[in-house]
Amino acid sequence: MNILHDYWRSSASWRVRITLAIKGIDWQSNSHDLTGDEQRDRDYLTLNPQGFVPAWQEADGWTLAQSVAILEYLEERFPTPALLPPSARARAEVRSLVQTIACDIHPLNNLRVTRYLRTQWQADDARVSAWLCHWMHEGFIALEERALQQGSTRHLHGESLTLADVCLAPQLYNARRFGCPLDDFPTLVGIGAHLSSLTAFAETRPENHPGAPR
Ligand SMILES: N[C@@H](CCC(=O)N[C@@H](CS)C(=O)NCC(=O)O)C(=O)O
Repeated sequence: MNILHDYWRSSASWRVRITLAIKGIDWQSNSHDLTGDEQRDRDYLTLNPQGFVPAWQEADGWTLAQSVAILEYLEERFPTPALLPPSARARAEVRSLVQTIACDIHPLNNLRVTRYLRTQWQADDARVSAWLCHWMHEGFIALEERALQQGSTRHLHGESLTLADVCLAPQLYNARRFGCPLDDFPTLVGIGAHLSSLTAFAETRPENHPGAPR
């Protein structure tokens, strides 16, 4: 059985759960409680020395870390339904959107970053929240502009579902989780509402994860 090492509220893990649902791939969760630092347990660090979730592990033990690498791998192994468009330019555009989220927005929200702010720089809740919202706002400005340029209303790129949407929905979830205002981003919010209506996004929501508090 394929195992996804994840945590219910991890947005990087949710990207993978959405993709698995879209492609109809069987998996089971091995949940690592980030609040208890289980991502730093010795056994897990041998699988993913970075101490992050998600990690994807197949039946023979082969393991892959980094959510976007996992998404790309799943796209190659299970090409239908496609989450990258047919033309090289369009694929590059989708990857550009994915990287805006996964490389430029999300890492600054990470637990280890906010912990560092608290412990090394004595940031209180208000400052941590300001930090999180600042970096999400910066990234969303660019994504909103890209979406507007394309006239997107249901998807971040073009007229079909892509890996850019798979990364957008969890990032919007994070923004709401941390109370960051989204008033300046009506297009992204509209796309997010459409994505929330899709089964693969709705069923894999953090609250629906078996490890979520009930
Ligand atoms: N670039 C990595 C980032 C993964 C990541 O940031 N995971 C978070 C949860 S969303 C995590 O494991 N944080 C643990 C920590 O910061 O100690 C990916 O996309 O897989």
